Amino acid sequence: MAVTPQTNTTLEEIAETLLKSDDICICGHVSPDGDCIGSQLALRAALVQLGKRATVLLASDDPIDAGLRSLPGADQLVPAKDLAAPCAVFVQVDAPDVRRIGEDAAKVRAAASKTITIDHHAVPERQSDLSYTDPDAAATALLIWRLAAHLGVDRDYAIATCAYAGLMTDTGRFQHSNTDAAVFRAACEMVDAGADPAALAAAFFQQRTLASIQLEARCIEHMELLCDGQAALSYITFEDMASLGAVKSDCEQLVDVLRSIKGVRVAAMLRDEGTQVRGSFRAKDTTDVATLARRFGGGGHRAAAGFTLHEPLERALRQVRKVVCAAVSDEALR
Ligand SMILES: [Mn+2]
Repeated sequence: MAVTPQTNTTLEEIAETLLKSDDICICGHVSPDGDCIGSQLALRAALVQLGKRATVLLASDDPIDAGLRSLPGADQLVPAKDLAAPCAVFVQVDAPDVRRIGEDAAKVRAAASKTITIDHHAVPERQSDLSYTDPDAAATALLIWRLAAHLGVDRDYAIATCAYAGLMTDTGRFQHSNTDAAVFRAACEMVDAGADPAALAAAFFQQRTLASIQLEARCIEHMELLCDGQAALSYITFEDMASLGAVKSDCEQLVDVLRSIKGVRVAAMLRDEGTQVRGSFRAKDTTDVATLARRFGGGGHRAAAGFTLHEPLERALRQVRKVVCAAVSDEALR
């Protein structure tokens, strides 16, 4: 277990604080993924079991994926802008930075009397009153699973199912380098408690939209291999998205397709949103792509990171081409 210097508390202390609180809001990050929503819903289920008023907030009112919508309690998610009354305690999960929760949720947070962060992304500074950040945890959902034990609740089907969804997605279906024994031990406990691996895998990974398949074809068409095939770079244009009627979530798996190519160590995927370009990096070896993403003002994990560039796609591609090859050859020298 590695806790960052920004951590000023323990999961036990967070549990004590929550046990003394009522009226708790639980928020995640914009463009929520399985770990974000899974962590939020697992914590809500635990708090509701304790008879607490717990509200799960969506950073924006954009629709969420079918897999996420299938989780127990997903019908309780409220867009932050629709929240009628403020909450006393604001918990943010899987979101290290206030900028990651969006403007509406940031207002809810500012009005709360206590703020708590539970996360596994390392950040330069502590932003909440109580902050627990463990970058060695494969998923925030793993921390919520432990927190639920400290809360003394029965870790039931709902908590186990939501936590398992977070673990399954943030480990890339138990395949990424963060998949360690602690992950399998926790997954085992969750399955014992009722989480159904096959049903969750089907809900999350067997529901690709036609647009996402068509985008994959465009992605492969646009792909270039760099630095002797050690890096793959591709992009999706604004026009690609519009002509296929695709949405952001249709693009999520594209960077993993690039990474899966034999010999590729780092994959980079850009998506032109018209006014800005969103980028994703993935590493297959020990190359630290979070450092790469930080050069563009982004961040993330060693093996998976993202960034935003406010310039035309052509220029963004040129910049990314440059840093990717430099990073791959730096790594080769080590
Ligand atoms: Mn996460």
